[in-house]
Amino acid sequence: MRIDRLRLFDVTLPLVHSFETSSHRKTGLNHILVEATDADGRVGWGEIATPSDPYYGSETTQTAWSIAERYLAPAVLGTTWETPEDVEAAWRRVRGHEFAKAGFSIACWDLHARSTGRSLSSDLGGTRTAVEAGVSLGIEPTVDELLAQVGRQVDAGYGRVKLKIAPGWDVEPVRAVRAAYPDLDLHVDANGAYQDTEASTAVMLALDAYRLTMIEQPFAPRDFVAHARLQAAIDTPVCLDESVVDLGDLRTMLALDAGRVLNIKVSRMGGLASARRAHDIARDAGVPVWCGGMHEFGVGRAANVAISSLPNFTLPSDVSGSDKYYARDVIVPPVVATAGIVQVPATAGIGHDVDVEWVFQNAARTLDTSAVAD
Ligand code: OSB
Ligand code: MG
Repeated sequence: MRIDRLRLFDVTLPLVHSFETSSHRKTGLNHILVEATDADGRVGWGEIATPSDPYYGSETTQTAWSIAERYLAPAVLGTTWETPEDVEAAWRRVRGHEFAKAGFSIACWDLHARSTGRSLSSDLGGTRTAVEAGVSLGIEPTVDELLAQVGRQVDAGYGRVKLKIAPGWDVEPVRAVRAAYPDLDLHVDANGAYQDTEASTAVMLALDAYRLTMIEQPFAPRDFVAHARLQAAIDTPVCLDESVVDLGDLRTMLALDAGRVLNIKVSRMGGLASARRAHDIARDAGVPVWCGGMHEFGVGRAANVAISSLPNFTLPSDVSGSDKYYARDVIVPPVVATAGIVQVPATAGIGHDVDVEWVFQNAARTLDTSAVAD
């Protein structure tokens, strides 16, 4: 297999409801779509779902575009490969830039699955025909507005809700939501907003009383020791997200008992092959995983659905329906969650068509690059 043409699209879509985390607030999202065309004219799609600003990780849309144009596209174009793992090796010497790599990885996997006529899920070794979806709710101006949001999502059928927390917005919103929904599968995500201090430990000990499924990434990404100390002090499982960008990080997490649940993001791990390896290592260690999201447009969202069909994705994933985020998605049909469940497509590749017209209409810039014929 050989990719002879790549197109990049710098696309912005407005969000249906603005989203606030411990670090920033967003009303629209800017991702890069990757279209890969092989020598036979078959097409695969990927998505670089990096946030536009360097607050979740160090990448931005701008750095991803630059790395994609200067390093990843030239590494892929004209390279002959059999499996998507082979093509991921083509950019291995590029350090970091996992989100940018993930966009190319998804495009190559989609192309590979389409060329074999299989679904991306079955190409990855997925076993589920449907996956449980959860929603992630941002920080709201008031507890009442948060309760209204939770109510809307529970009414829409979602059985798992995750709340963003930050210092000053933690125990009180959790207490209120738990009081209103005693049986809800509830967890919190701090995106590393807490310092490793006694005051933070007191907050975590207070949260430990609310039967949360997990406390996700309370401390800074590189601080495995702080997470291990906290895990030793509370019953609620600590979940790592930003901390784990490669398999070495995962081994550190396991060796230190720095968390008992893993959030696997295809983007954060640099693509589907390493996400699958992380799944296998966690399974062998007895650590359950779930698939986190980055408010992906449909292409990345469909890849998240596919990876979530692997057997050790035993906790609900952040793969809510497209309509929670976007009035009109870039794929047809959109991802749909019914009663909190998303069906895993059985059709070839990611199982959705890309609405190229809509992509062009929302693209601020495009890059069209081809292999030099030999
Ligand atoms: O930590 O999971 C996170 C969005 C942007 C940055 C970080 C995170 C998130 C989400 C999105 O929670 C969840 C989703 O895509 O549904
Ligand atoms: Mg997170």
